[in-house]
Amino acid sequence: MTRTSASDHAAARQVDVLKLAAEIIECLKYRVGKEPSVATRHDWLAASIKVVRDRVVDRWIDSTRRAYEQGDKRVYYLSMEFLIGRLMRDAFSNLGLMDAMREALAIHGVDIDVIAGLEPDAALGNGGLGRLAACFMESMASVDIPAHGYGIRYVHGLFRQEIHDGWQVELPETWLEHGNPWEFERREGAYEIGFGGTVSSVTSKDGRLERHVWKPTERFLAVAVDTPVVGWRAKRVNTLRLWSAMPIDPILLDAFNAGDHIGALRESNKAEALTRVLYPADSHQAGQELRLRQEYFFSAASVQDIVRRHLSQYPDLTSLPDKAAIHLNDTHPAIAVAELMRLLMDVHGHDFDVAWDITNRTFAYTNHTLLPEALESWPVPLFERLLPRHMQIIYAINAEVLLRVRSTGKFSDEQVRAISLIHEDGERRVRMGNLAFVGAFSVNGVSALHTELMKETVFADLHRLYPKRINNKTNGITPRRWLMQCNPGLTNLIREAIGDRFLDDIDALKELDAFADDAAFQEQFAAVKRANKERLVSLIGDRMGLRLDPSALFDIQIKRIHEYKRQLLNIIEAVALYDQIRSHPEKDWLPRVKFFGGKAAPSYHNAKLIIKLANDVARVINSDPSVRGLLKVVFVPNYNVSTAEVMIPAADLSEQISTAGLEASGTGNMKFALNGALTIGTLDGANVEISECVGAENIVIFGLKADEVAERRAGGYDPRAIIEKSPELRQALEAIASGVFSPDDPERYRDLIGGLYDHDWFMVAADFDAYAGAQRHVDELWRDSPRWYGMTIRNTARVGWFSSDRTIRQYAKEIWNVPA
Ligand code: 4GP
Repeated sequence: MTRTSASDHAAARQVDVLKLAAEIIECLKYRVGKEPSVATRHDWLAASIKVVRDRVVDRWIDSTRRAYEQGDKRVYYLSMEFLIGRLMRDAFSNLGLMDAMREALAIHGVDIDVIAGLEPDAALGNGGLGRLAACFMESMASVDIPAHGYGIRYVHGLFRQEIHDGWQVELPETWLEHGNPWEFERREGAYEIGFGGTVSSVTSKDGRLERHVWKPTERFLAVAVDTPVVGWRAKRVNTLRLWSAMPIDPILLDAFNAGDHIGALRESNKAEALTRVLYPADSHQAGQELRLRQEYFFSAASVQDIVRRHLSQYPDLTSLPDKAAIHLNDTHPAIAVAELMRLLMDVHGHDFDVAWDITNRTFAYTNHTLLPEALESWPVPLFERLLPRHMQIIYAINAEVLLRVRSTGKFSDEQVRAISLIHEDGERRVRMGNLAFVGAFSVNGVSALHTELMKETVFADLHRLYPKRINNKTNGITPRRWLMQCNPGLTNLIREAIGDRFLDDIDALKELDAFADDAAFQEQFAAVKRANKERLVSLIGDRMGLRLDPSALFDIQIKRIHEYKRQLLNIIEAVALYDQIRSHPEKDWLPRVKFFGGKAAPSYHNAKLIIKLANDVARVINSDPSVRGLLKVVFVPNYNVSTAEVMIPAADLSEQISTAGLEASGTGNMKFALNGALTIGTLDGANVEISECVGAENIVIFGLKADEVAERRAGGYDPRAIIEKSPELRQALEAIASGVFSPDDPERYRDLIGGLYDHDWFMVAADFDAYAGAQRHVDELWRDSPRWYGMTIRNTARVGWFSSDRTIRQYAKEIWNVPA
């Protein structure tokens, strides 16, 4: 840039800053109703968001208009969960307004970081599946795909976790407490959603069945609440449409007038209950009637909305598959398949074959877990009672599928039973995975390994019937949120080294490889890491009153607490290390802080016990003077997206240690690697592909592989024998089981540890020695600083492929058939 244009640029920006500063005051006054002198920090936040939101709206309207004018095919992403976190930085930085807003607010003496910290963390999701949906929304806007996300506007997102005496306590989360400046409620766009009732058939004069009429007994309104999703450089703004339930009659006046004031609000309360809370189960079936109601409520509203939009542009629904791709994020919205069939047949008069053809060419489905306990199914009587017409339709679909199976002559009775949409052994249940599979033209897994395992395990028989349907789309993460926003220090360092191209084309990160062994660059890279660690240290200090040493190795495992993710393996290793440090004080031990963070499903006993164990172990180790601060264990309460944004850039070591074959993909693994942490992990999920990208020499892999886990299980796995042979493991387990960490209740961990001796389903014992060995290898690597930073820089340089832009482009090309 020449000097004149640089100063022109600066002048233009100055005008922009002053204009923004004036707009903020105006907004504060006329839209928030406050004068600067009395405005609270929340008022400043609301005003800042609204000022930027106005700029978003212009582009939003423009994006919508473009899609209508060009007749673009649209993508509809149906998901029970969107784990968005905070939106302000996304919008500001994707619009290129971050610096200008910072300066504009500074003019008024307001620190943007302080108000950014007040924005509630929208936790409308549990874990990986919901966070993936949020990354996908941002990427779809960034790669310019006309897309709508559809979900539920839960009043209470994932519970707030407090740790009381080491135990998880769940408290309601209230993200809407101060209102939500991002959203637009569309009262005019409401749909009626029914439950229960009866189905009758209308016949013509000659006695032919004409159509079915469903008369539900309960009816609610689904009201749309829209949030704009801004893509990188604001190329496009898409819509996240979340449904809120409202009563059709807000108050039953007859009842009220008769003095029944509570009964008069019955309908209102029932509606409110429908979208009030997010089910806090992750990779776990929620199972209750309310959950099925939620699933149908949002799926039906979304399908009606899609159909309405289509019919506003095209004469009928036969062209729907050319103009709409409806994506099912897991089986939670699978009922949408039956709902579209119902609308096509009962409302729009198509016969079954035409309706099935349209439906089948419109839906695609992603599976996110192979855990059998997470595969949704509903008791037939419940289904029949709530959704009688859909039950009929599912039987009709099933008849069609089973006819096809039998006509091949290639399937045994047992295989036919596995394909059936109805589980018949014992209690009859509707299998939502099978419904999603047969209703979709594409079924994808989320990493190469997971996709192969899907073919071999849960969907083996369906895969034989539809051999082309299963495909892989390895997950990704948005580099805007997970590098540029959460790690500005590293982003700037990379810009200085290789220029700005990677901001738009993440593949350009590869150029950083050339700097991996450059001593000066390593020093700068280490300095950025150090600053990020200091930021985490101060967060822990504020939140927990704990003082940590930023020069220690920061070893982090953050994710939902689940036995298959094996936080327990990590904790046991901490105990073993603690033993070693005490027995060999003369050795040159490496200072290390082991961080844990994550929530357990409230009904998941062992997961909650694992949290307590982490805290018990932390208490003992952290206060033992003989450890001399060489090992610290920290359980960070209330882990959420915003906490992840501080922890991930501060990590030296990323723990990705699930039992091989059980973590479908993982996305935390990608975030850590991108931010320059070394991975210690099993060959599971996307770790396999991360290892291929960064090179086996830049990752620490240990433990059984997926096929070995399966073989061991088949061959009669004997954990007790393994434990007996490993003195380190045995001692650690005995210490935990005998109450060393729980003197107040020595029996507390007896069953948890006993389970490892007896069955150890997740193969903690089998992998322990390999894991402990891998940790000592990490110690060696850490001591060799040039080697360590060479490895971590190569991680950052080589994981650009895991951008969700890449994932979304693959979905666009290989599934949705839309340009991107
Ligand atoms: C998660 C998987 O456990 C995780 O491996 C994957 O990365 C993520 O989905 C996104 O695909 N599954 C869930 C769930 O969150 O509830 O099943």
